[in-house]
Amino acid sequence: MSDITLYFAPASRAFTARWLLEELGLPYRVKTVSLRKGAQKSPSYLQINSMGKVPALTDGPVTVSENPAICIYLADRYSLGNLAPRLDAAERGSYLRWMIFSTAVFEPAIYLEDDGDELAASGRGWGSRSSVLEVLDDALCVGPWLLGEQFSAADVMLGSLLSIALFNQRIAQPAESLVRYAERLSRRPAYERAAKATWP
Ligand SMILES: N[C@@H](CCC(=O)N[C@@H](CS)C(=O)NCC(=O)O)C(=O)O
Repeated sequence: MSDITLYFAPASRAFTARWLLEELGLPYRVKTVSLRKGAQKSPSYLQINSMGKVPALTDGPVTVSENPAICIYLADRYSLGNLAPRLDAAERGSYLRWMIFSTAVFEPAIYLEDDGDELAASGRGWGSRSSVLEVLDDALCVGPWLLGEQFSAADVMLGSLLSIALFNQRIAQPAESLVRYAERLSRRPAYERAAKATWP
């Protein structure tokens, strides 16, 4: 039995967690945190996510924040063997890799300044923007999803950040594989429902 509350804000990265909840088809409550009013920094919300950011999620006694952690938690708990590969499945390694890649590698590579200096990039945990985009292009050339035929929560995680980056024109001349992947994702009914709720 689930007892899920999603701490959410419109036009925010809480889209990712909401999309996954829609894919799972689980009942969940939404508590809207007003970023405009600074509610994310209120003492009560800081008890839930000490970074004062959305999303966060509670499920009975469990409290979890950071989108990849929320996605791993939900998919393992409610969709193991489907949206999450089983613990001993060969695909589990790639799955976890893309989950962590999303915010530890993709986001900083896309949003931070990158002067194209490959030597400097070798000392950064996330490498260079061009290598990140090449790696993603290679991974998505096969498709249709990151793990091949099996759609997974890693597509929700990385795919949501890629969609937001493309929408905000953060990737100059994106490879066709990335654009087509984002189009495939956006046609999923669960994506559409979460997008409508996030950008009404
Ligand atoms: N690393 C976090 C990022 C979450 C995040 O940046 N949330 C933004 C909205 S998109 C936020 O809550 N900002 C409010 C603030 O920092 O005051 C995750 O992946 O969940």
